[in-house]
Amino acid sequence: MKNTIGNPQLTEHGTCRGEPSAFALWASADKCVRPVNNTIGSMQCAECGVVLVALLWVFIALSAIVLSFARESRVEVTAIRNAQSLEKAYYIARAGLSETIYRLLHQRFSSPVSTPGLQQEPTPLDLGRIEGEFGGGRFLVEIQDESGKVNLNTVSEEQLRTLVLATGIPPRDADIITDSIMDWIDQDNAHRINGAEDEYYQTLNPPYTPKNGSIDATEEILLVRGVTPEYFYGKPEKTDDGSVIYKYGLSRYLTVYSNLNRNQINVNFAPLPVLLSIPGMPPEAAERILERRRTNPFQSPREISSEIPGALGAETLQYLMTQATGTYTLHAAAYERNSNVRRVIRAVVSLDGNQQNLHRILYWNESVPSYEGATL
Ligand SMILES: [Ca+2]
Repeated sequence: MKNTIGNPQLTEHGTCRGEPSAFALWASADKCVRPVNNTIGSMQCAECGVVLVALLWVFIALSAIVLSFARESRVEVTAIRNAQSLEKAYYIARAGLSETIYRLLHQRFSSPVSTPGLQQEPTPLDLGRIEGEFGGGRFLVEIQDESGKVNLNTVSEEQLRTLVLATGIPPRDADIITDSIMDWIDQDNAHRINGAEDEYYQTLNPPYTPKNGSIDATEEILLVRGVTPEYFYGKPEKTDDGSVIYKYGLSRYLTVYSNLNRNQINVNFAPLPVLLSIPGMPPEAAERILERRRTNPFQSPREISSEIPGALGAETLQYLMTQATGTYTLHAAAYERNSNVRRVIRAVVSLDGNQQNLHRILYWNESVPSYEGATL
């Protein structure tokens, strides 16, 4: 409802004239009208609606800000908790390494007395796995004797290629890795068919030059063409029954610490791919060696000939030995309890020290991918 008023008048611009409060009037199509009280009330309610909508938007915006802060806070809290777990796992792994070194030294300097005829259970050292708890977490240390690995600095091209293939790396990548490692070590700058020399490495970002010399640590081959972290460290793989197993990488089979003059392999510690890489080694003979040493380690290469008559030629036997080097790669994996954050340390330790310095750390790597090595 509207009350028409004779005065004021509608101007040619569509506004009302002569009314002290222009706000109280509004222009109809052809005249000025004064809204009655309920019309004014309707206008005020319309304004209220606008205010309510605005408040609603403000409320939504504030809620979004609060939720964003809450999410950021939760992420930060999780990150801090993970960092703390990672730090604790680091020291738990170090504790595992210390205990393993102690046990190795104890075994080295003690004189175990064996009882003939008594069947003895293998010790954790025999199995190469030391497990334990420390500081609210668990550790597992895997012991690998370096004498059971192939020496990168003395291996032949053919044996290295056989080894790389035996680890399950596809033939094309195995050719690239083998040729490139050989090119990395040799003095010249002429690359093999699938290899790489300075010309290739200068195209990388950042560019670098190949070693053209002996390898100082096995991790050095991560710089070599074709050697990816997965090929080197290994990776977890799903089996047909859905369980996850760890598939070892090249680091499990290569060393720079074993016999530098003769490329001999300790048959009591060599994993299957290493045994298969030995020139002239039939696969069935490698399986027999693995089976026999589980219960009765070989005392000399001659025992292998008597165990597997006619299977190994004189040339193959030259690659075999039974002496340990006293040098071990130790993989220490650790968790803090109630945390899935895992820390892995990889160290090479030599026990050839004297009474004042019982062991020496030859290599130490704290940047190992957490999936590497044994699992807890
Ligand atoms: Ca070279």
